Amino acid sequence: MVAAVYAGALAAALLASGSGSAHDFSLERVGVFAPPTPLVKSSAVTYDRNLVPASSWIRVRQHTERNGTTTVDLHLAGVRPDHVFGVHIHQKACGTDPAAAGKHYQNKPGTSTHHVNDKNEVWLDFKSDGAGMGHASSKHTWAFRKGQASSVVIHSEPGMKGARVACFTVPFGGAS
Ligand SMILES: [Cu+2]
Repeated sequence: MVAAVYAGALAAALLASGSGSAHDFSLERVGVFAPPTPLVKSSAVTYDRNLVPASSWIRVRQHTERNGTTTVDLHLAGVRPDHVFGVHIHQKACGTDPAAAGKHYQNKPGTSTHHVNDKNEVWLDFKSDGAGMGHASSKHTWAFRKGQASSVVIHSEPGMKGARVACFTVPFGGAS
């Protein structure tokens, strides 16, 4: 009896850890920025080499837990020092035209202040340090809809006004 209970508990523990790893989603993408060219398609495109020089570097990590909790981590190196950038996750992949990335990804689509904020969207604004390194992270209780969050767009200033100065295509994963 005792052995059976122990075996049952062990099986449950194995099942929990097994299904946990099966339904988590993790992704890491690293890119080196280059100006857009029609011939060579880069996943990391700079539209403003004053703020995001060619050969500056980006790394994005996403982790989504079984319950949907999603964290996104952003690291950059080689960008303009001591500058405040605005960053959002956008719906479409980057292109030669900065507008190609489309609109912000939103958990609940809408245009009111209830929708356009860092709870319903993913904002990763950061200030670069004196060496041109930057970092930001976000955490939300919801997961992306698969195929609908496709890029990280870097803007010249925080908030909604800044020009699009660089873009990194990242195929963010959906909920399991
Ligand atoms: Cu944006």
